[in-house]
Amino acid sequence: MQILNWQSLSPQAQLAALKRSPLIGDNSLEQNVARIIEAVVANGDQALKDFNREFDGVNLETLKLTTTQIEQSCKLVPESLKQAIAQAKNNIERFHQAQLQPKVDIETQAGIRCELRSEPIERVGLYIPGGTAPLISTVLMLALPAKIAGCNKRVLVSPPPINDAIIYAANECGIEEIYQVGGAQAIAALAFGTESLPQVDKIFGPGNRFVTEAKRAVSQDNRCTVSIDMPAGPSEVLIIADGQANAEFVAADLLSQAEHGADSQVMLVTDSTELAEAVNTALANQLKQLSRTEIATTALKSSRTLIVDDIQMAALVSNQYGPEHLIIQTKQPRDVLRNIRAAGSVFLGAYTPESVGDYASGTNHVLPTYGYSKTVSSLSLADFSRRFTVQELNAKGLQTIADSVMTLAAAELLDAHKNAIAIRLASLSADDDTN
Ligand code: HSO
Ligand code: ZN
Repeated sequence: MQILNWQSLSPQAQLAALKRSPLIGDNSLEQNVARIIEAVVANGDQALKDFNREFDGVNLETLKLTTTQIEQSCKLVPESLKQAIAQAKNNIERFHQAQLQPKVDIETQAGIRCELRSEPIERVGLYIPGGTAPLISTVLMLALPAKIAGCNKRVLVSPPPINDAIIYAANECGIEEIYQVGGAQAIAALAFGTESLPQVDKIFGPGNRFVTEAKRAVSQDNRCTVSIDMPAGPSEVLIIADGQANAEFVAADLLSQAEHGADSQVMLVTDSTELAEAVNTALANQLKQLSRTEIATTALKSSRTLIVDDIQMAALVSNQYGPEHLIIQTKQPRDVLRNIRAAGSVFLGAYTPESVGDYASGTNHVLPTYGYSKTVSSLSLADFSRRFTVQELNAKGLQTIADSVMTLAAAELLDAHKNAIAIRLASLSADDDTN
């Protein structure tokens, strides 16, 4: 990886050093996706089957997997993988179950009761990408919180042919509806519904640039009211490491993220030039032993090591970058954590590689990328429900705030608002007079 000395860079060069590669989106992507969406809106299932043939080379009569098909797939999953899924599932369930919030129910003043409640989102669509790596773990990260939150209808879509372990994981997580359709067409089907696919209220899950563009487009389409989980860009990791960090560990973590895609970005920020060089040597050695060498090599080309004066400076650089994953391999990682302001998920110490969070520790791996960690939260139980407020005032409560509300209404020149209070005050004083 290219090694740069942070402090010797001009402010512009520093900005450039933290830049992500531009998202590959253009008018033709937008137009192609729009065309796919319109075809699904117009022709429903038929369009989905045509796209399955065109994009995935698969000819399907029915899109929904039958119970028999699901059972057959489940039988084909090796026992060791089933056990791994069970451990991951257990931890993810525990962590997300613990996120259930008690409802807020307080009196802001005597006689003025305010509540904050939450209700599960009724119908959710979970997108699992196909492609070179079958993301079994993503099924757990989406389906378990959806179930714990209490979402009634949980629909999973994935491009055909769907990997057996994905089907097994979905079944283990209580998903009853699995549809063999992927890409922008699957997103359109979830947003608008077709003869066989139900319309949903919110769509979750990662995907390629077609899927990402389709999610953006349907979430802004006023013919439906579908929401999406978060904006998505390529996966990324930033590692803060000091001179005592194990260079082999650091290199392994950088590569675990780099192997996701040629557009993945990995960054190392360190106060030790020796470590930076040792990591480069380790990268070269480990790369040779990987299966996705080409993908990782390309990703490393747009990745950088930044040398800073001290580790506190590393935290500032990381905050400026706002990484999806932040790994801190320093002597006292929690001291560094104290200064961290923006990251999707943080991994502390030598024995916490990103892989554990990707699969099985319990945290969610659907995280904000592309600098969005400054404003967007990592996926959690709250994303599968919506909050709403309830209030109730008694006569005394109303009298307590009547003057303030009427004064504010008058200042906003909104007479009817003021009157809604005044009319009640008058009725209350009439009651008083009669008593
Ligand atoms: N690192 C990915 C998640 C993942 N890794 C799934 C392996 N499987 C994005 O957070
Ligand atoms: Zn990963």
